[in-house]
Parts: sequence; C-alpha cells; structure tokens
Amino acid sequence: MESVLTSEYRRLSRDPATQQPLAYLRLRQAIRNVIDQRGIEPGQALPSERDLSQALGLSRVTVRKAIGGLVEEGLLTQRHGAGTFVAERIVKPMSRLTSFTEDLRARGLNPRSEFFERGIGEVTPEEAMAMNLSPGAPVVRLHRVRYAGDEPLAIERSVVPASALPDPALVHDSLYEALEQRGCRPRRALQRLRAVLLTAQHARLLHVAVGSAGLAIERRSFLDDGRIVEFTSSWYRGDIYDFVAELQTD
Ligand code: 16G
Repeated sequence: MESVLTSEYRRLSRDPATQQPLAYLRLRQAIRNVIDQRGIEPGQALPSERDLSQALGLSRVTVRKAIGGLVEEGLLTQRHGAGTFVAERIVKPMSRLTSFTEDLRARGLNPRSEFFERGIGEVTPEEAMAMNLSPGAPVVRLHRVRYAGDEPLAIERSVVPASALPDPALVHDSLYEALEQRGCRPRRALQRLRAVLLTAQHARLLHVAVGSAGLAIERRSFLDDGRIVEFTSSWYRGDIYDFVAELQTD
C-alpha cells in the first residue's frame, strides 16, 4: 500500500502550484503537510530512509537531506538504530527568533490564547530599566495563557512600548503578527532561561501538579535600530518542551 507520505510527495510533484524544483525541499514539504494533517501522529515513525528512497525513486542522500532539515527544526526526532519519529515533545530551536503561534502552526497544532490582561499603562521603574524607556512611558501589557488546542503550554507576560504597538486590541492571536503589521517585528533577541518549580498559581493555569518542573524564560527583543520592542517573561511547561541550541567552535 502506498504510504500517505509517498502519495503526498507525488501530489506535490504533479501540482503546478508547488513550483519547487528541488526534490529534497519537495519531500520536506510533503512530510510537513502529512504531519500537519495528522497523517502521521506525534510519536509515530516515518518510513525508513531506504523505503522512502525506493518508493519515491530518490537517492538516499536526498531523503536524508529532507529529513535532516526537519530534525533540526524539531519537527522530527531520530533515535539511534530505531528510526525517525514525529516529535512528541515540542522541540524549540533557540537559534531562530520565532513566535509561539508560528512554532505551533509549524507542528500542525492549533495555537490559541486566553487573555488575563490586554491593556495599556505606564512603564514601571524596573521595566523602564530593562527596556531602556523613559520613566512614565506608555506600554502595552499582555498576560496570556498559551494553548495548543485545549492543552495549556505556557504563561506569558509581555510588555511592549506603545511607540511600537499603540493599541493592545491590535493583538488577536499573535503579538508578533501585530508587530509585523506595524513594521515593528523584532529582528534579534536576548533570552535567559532557568529551571523553576511551578508555583500553585502557575501550576493551576497549566493543568499540572504544584511543584512540577518549568522553564522560566525572559526575552528582550530588539528592532534593527536597537530599540527594545518586547520584554516578555514566560513560564513553559518542562514536561513538554525541549529547548535546543546549535553550538559551533569559533
Ligand atoms: C514566544 C516567545 C515570546 C513571544 C511570543 C510571541 C519564547 C520563550 N517566548 O512565546 O517572547 O512574545 O512567542 O508569540 O519563545 P505570538 O506572536 O504567538 O504572540
């Protein structure tokens, strides 16, 4: 029987709208689509490299290249000797400045937020220091629980200068989308990450036991001209997220 993956690859190869001449990128897209449509569920294995290359008439090198990119992105994981699987934990590469919404959509998940606060106010002295703002500057504050479908994954408190985002109502699902529309999407960020035990309040919002492991992350993001456009404190569930960084020697 033809696998969902081979038929999706064939479909993309025939589809004039795809316009992707490189086979490894076409295969990468086919894998993404199949995961998106839940044709292969998290935790399930992909067909082996050899089976894929035979079924699709592609070289092993091409198949490996297609898969390698998705392993780097965290969509697939490889277990030595066992094969390649659709990632169960959410693997988040630390080298790319992406948003919660983009990360989840890329995994075929449905991101949504519950807002506790979406308002405008004056910057506090601590925030002014952290964000290089003058005392009293107006800022937008967002306090959200972030979900994949019904599953809460993270709590986030964001502070954004009103010069970049004058109206909190501009943020619907995604802060970065709202900033992008204003031409203020961050280009660079500094991120600090530490392990924490989730407090009773955070644990309740995240539907986990009090004292479960969490990751407290602070992100300060910058525009091209060096202005800080976001100061966000996040608490991510430690039982679901892996943060992965690529390291290189000088
Ligand atoms: C991520 C960022 C957070 C950013 C948010 C924007 C981490 C640890 N944090 O959650 O700083 O504000 O994405 O997401 O990655 P949004 O555009 O979906 O609102």
